Parts: sequence; structure tokens; C-alpha cells
Amino acid sequence: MTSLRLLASLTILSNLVLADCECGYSIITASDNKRHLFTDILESDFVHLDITDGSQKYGEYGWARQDFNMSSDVARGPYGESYTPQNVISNNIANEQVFDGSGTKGGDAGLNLVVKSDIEDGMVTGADVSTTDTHYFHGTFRAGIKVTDIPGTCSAFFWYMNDTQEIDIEFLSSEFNRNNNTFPVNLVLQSQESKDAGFDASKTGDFKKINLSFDPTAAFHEYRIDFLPDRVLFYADAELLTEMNGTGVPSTAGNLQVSHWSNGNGGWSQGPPKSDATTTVSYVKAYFNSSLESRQNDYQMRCKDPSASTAVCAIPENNATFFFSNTDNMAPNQTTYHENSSGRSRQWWSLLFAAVLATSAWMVRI
Ligand SMILES: *[C@@H]1O[C@H](CO)[C@@H](O)[C@H](O)[C@H]1NC(C)=O
Ligand SMILES: *[C@@H]1O[C@H](CO)[C@@H](O)[C@H](O)[C@H]1NC(C)=O
Ligand SMILES: *[C@@H]1O[C@H](CO)[C@@H](O)[C@H](O)[C@H]1NC(C)=O
Ligand SMILES: *[C@@H]1O[C@H](CO)[C@@H](O)[C@H](O)[C@H]1NC(C)=O
Ligand SMILES: *[C@@H]1O[C@H](CO)[C@@H](O)[C@H](O)[C@H]1NC(C)=O
Ligand SMILES: *[C@@H]1O[C@H](CO)[C@@H](O)[C@H](O)[C@H]1NC(C)=O
Ligand SMILES: *[C@@H]1O[C@H](CO)[C@@H](O)[C@H](O)[C@H]1NC(C)=O
Ligand SMILES: *[C@@H]1O[C@H](CO)[C@@H](O)[C@H](O)[C@H]1NC(C)=O
Ligand SMILES: CC(=O)N[C@H]1CO[C@H](CO)[C@@H](O)[C@@H]1O
Repeated sequence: MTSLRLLASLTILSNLVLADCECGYSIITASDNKRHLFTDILESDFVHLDITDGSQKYGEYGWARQDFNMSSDVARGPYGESYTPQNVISNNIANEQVFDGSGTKGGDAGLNLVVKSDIEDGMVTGADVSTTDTHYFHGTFRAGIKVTDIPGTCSAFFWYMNDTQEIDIEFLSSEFNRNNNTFPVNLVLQSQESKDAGFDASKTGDFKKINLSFDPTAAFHEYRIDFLPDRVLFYADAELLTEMNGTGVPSTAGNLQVSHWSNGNGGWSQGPPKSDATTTVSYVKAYFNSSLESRQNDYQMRCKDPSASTAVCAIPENNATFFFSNTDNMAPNQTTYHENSSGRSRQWWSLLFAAVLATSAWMVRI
């Protein structure tokens, strides 16, 4: 009797300590004030996370440095493109409370993506990091980026499935003009339509060149893609830049990538840069619905009462230092990747959960 009552109270306890956000993370779209819910997260704090740490297994942090070459033919430029892990440098800050400044390797802390000025076997060497998981379906994808000020490269934050299912934010450093304060960003959906136009998305409705209201080379800013079933919205620092809602909106899941490259193409990247150019990524935060059935099942299991007051968490706007996964109890059953220093909530959770389980098992035996 007693043990049953204890067991019951333990069950209540374990219900009480159910985490916040177990039914997901929400945004309100700027254009129509509608609420959208996403069930899963990936939050990568590149100021403190070393994804190049050689002792880790492939994809352990959810990311992989790419290693591949493209001939100049394939790259459609006078030079080929060589993506090499050596050009991806984790430049961390040891103090977990500090989120900006120089990293231990000098220069801006974060993931440094380098395009070198030296040509190697007819190729410009650059950098690309991609999520190893390819099940990122609808979601809100955000990156803190400081773009290189050296002309002749393309810095890109994008969602990718294939060449006709792609959402791009691209910065061409040759287009920046400090004299008249012009800093354009290129927003693109690559689609069947753009393929038909020879991959010139500017010939479709899904290409916009927008002048930013700030200098993207002077500081970190948050660039954001909201990929919804019927449209894609692009933001800078939480301000809506544009919305695209035509047939170019992708219909499948894909992965996230950040890259920095050049191939000398006079119509796009230009370059190669005259000196080594670095674009730095301070974080990527993805709140998304996974196309993986196992993640959908996990969601069904953990989301017991969507109407409970803390079951859905609103995603803060443009806060570089806020991570749900750094906050106790706000990333339940979400930690699919090794999180280095920021795995606190998970450890706390699993320990407590294990303790409750162990105690109940012990009582059932009695
Ligand atoms: C994401 O998945 C959840 C759970 O299935 C669903 O309620 C929500 O509408 C989906 N969000 C979008 C934007 O489709
Ligand atoms: C890319 O090309 C460089 C230079 O020729 C070569 O050293 C490297 O092994 C190539 N990388 C791959 C993945 O083939
Ligand atoms: C990309 O994927 C979509 C959906 O699977 C498919 O319809 C399309 O043909 C693919 N495009 C290319 C270039 O492979
Ligand atoms: C600013 O400079 C760029 C590059 O020289 C030029 O294309 C553009 O027209 C200029 N804009 C204004 C408003 O003068
Ligand atoms: C952006 O600035 C350029 C150069 O200053 C100007 O020519 C162009 O019209 C501006 N574009 C928009 C969309 O305002
Ligand atoms: C599609 O996007 C355009 C802006 O690019 C907007 O004016 C229009 O209202 C949108 N249509 C729908 C159905 O949301
Ligand atoms: C951003 O998040 C941090 C960490 O949770 C918090 O201390 C800070 O108050 C937030 N900033 C704003 C402007 O909300
Ligand atoms: C989520 O919970 C389910 C059920 O307990 C478990 O099978 C799964 O491994 C958990 N997933 C993560 C990422 O913790
Ligand atoms: C900040 C932090 O804790 N970094 C750790 C990340 O993981 C590597 C390898 O396990 C450690 O060496 C770092 O100290």
C-alpha cells in the first residue's frame, strides 16, 4: 500500500517535472501575424563548440566539414572550387559567459570559414559546413554571421535538398560599397523554374537583391530563413526582408549549410580574393519539424498536453546569447547531438529520470 502510494506520488513528481517546451517552439510570422509551431531543435553555439575536435565521431555535433572538389566546368567559373576541412577553423572563447570578441586563435570567435587567395590546381579553396542530418523540413533557421569585407567571395547560409529545392541567403563581398553605404544581400529560391533559366534565379520571381540597413562586415547580425509549407520568409535582425510564395517553395526536407567560396565568376562571386578572406559564424539555431518518423514519434510521446501553459515556448527574436539547450528544462528529449559544455539540461534530466526509474523499480520489487 505504502509503496504504491509512494510510487503514485513519484509518478506525479515525474509529471510535475515534465519539461517546458515539450510541445515545441513557436514563431509569429511578420506578414500575417500567424503562429507556427516546430517540434525539434538544433542549437549550435560555435563560439564555444569545437566541431573540428578530432576525437569526435563523424556528425557527433550535428555538423560535418565538407571535403570535395568542383572542376571549373562544374563550378561554372574560370576557377574550380575546392572545399577543404582545413579552411574551417573553430575559434572558441573558453569563458562560457562571453559570446563575442576574439577567439583563442585570434580574430573573431566562432566558426571561421576561409577562402584563400592562393590557387591550388586551378581551384580556389573555400569552406563548407553542413548538418549531417538531412531531415530538416519546415522550420525557422537562424545564423549569426559576420561577413568578410574582402572583395571576391560568396558567403552563403542555405537550406539544401538538391539544385531545384534550395533556399539561399548569399552575400557577394564585391557588391559591398562602403563609399555610398550599399550592402546588398541576395535572397534566392533555386527551383525547377530557375533550372529552366540556366540556374539564373534572377530570371524568376524567386530572386531578390535587398540593401541591408547596416554594414554586414562590421559586426555579427542574425540572418534568418522561415521555411513554411506555402512560403519562405527572409529576415535580418528579426526584420522581414522579403517573402516568396510561388512554386519555388521547396516541398521536401533537406539540410542546413554555411559556406564561403569563390570561383572567379565575373557575374557572381568575382574574385578570387586578393588576400585570405574570413567569414565567421557565431551560431546556427534551427527550430524545425523533422521528416524522420522516429523524431515525430518521440514528439507524440512527449507532448502530453499542448494547452499547458509552458508546453509551447516562444522563440526569442534575435538574441545571440539565448539557447533553449543552455537553459535547464527547456529542451526535453531533444538532444540528439553531443552538446559539449551546453549539455547541462540533458544531464540534469537523464539523471533525474534515471533516479525516478531506479526508485520505482526498487519499489515494485518490494
Ligand atoms: C510541425 O509539426 C507539428 C506536429 O506535427 C504540427 O502541429 C505543426 O503544424 C507543424 N508545423 C508546420 C509549420 O507545419
Ligand atoms: C582536391 O584537390 C586537391 C588539389 O588537387 C587535392 O589535394 C585534394 O585531395 C582533392 N580533394 C578531394 C576530396 O578529392
Ligand atoms: C530535387 O528533388 C525533387 C523532390 O524529390 C525532385 O522532384 C527534383 O527532380 C529534384 N531535382 C534535381 C535537380 O534532382
Ligand atoms: C553605389 O556604388 C555602387 C558601386 O560603385 C554603384 O553601383 C551604385 O549605383 C552606387 N549607388 C548610389 C546610390 O550611388
Ligand atoms: C540598393 O542600392 C543601390 C545602390 O545604392 C540602388 O541602385 C538600388 O536601387 C537599391 N536597391 C533597392 C532595392 O533599394
Ligand atoms: C505572396 O508574397 C507577396 C510578396 O512577395 C505578397 O504581396 C502576397 O500577398 C503573398 N501572397 C500570399 C497568398 O500570401
Ligand atoms: C537574451 O538571452 C539572454 C540569455 O538568456 C538573457 O540574459 C538576455 O536578457 C536576453 N536579451 C534580451 C534582449 O532579451
Ligand atoms: C526521446 O524519448 C524516447 C522515449 O523515451 C526515446 O526512445 C528517445 O531516444 C528519446 N530521444 C532523445 C533524442 O532523447
Ligand atoms: C567548452 C568545453 O567544454 N569544451 C569542451 C568540448 O569538448 C572537448 C572534447 O570533449 C573538450 O576538450 C572541450 O574542453
